[in-house]
Amino acid sequence: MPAKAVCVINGDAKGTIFFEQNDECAPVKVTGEINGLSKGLHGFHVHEFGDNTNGCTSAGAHFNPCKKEHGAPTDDERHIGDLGNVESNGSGPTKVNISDSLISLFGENSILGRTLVVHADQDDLGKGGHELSKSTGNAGARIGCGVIGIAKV
Ligand SMILES: [Cu+2]
Ligand SMILES: [Zn+2]
Repeated sequence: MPAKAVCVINGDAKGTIFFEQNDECAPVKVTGEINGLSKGLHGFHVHEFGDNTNGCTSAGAHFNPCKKEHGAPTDDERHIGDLGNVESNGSGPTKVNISDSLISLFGENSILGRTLVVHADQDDLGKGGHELSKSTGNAGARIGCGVIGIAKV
C-alpha cells in the first residue's frame, strides 16, 4: 500500500513539501518548493516532535531513534531525520527533489507527526569541525517548519 504525506512550512521561509512512498520497503520521494530562502545551502531535517507550540524550537532535536551522530543523508552514521541541504539560487522558489531510504511513512520510525525544519545556514553534514557539527550540522536558526501530516493517497 502506498502512502503519502504533506508538510506546509511556515515562518520566514514558507513552502509545501510532499512525501511519497510506494510501500514500507521503498525509498521516500520528497518533492516541493520553499520560498524565502537566501542564496545558498540550507539545512533540511526531520525533527523529533510535531510540537510547534513555541515555534520551530519545540520540535526538539533531529529525529534520531537509533542514537547515531549527525551526518549526511548518504552516510551510515546519520540521524534518520538528516536530509542534508536544499539549495536556493537566490531568486524564485527553491525546488526540492530528494529520495531517501531511511525516512519512512510506516512503522515505529515513521516521520508522520514530526516536524520538517529548514535552517538559515548550511548543514555541514557532520564534517565542519564545529562543536555542533556532530549534533546539528551547525545549520543555524530554524527559519521555517511544519508538521508532517497524512495526505490522501
Ligand atoms: Cu534541523
Ligand atoms: Zn542530524
